[in-house]
Amino acid sequence: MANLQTATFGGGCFWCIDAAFRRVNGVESVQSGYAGGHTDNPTYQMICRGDSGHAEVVQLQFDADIVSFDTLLNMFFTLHDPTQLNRQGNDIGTQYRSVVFYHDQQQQQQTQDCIAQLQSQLSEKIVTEVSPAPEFYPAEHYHQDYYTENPNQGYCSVMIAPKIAKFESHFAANLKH
Ligand code: MHO
Repeated sequence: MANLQTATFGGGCFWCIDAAFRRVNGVESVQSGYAGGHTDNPTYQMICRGDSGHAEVVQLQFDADIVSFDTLLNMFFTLHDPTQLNRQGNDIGTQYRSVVFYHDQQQQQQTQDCIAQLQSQLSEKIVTEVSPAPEFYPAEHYHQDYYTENPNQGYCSVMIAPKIAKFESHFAANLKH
């Protein structure tokens, strides 16, 4: 019996973390979407205007008997820079903020512990938002698994491909075969 749990992370453009988490053994599904803002049923166009307050996030279903939430956190903090406020590289705006939307008290505690541990190794301040999971709005169909579907798109080949290569070598033991 699978021990299915949900996790929701935002760390820059969702195409990248969507692509990374799809590769992880024990991650049963990945959906790119929007959460944490104040408008219902946001569209990509709306969140890019910046006033909806939503972040680009991925929501995962994972089998906690195969991959732990701690491991996912570790991956998440390797995939983006949690010291950058509302930006990742050239992607700027609240939609790109670093955020963990926790689904229970245990996830909240584990996230806070993980941040404290990471902070002790960094001189820059970690600005990751840690909030209870709000309503999740799936993104448009074309945003799902975007990297696999559009490998030659400029942003995918220039920005995402090197990150995925690094991710795959760092977490080789955790990948699907
Ligand atoms: N700078 C990228 C980000 C895309 S992402 C879904 C682009 O505009 O293509 O935010």
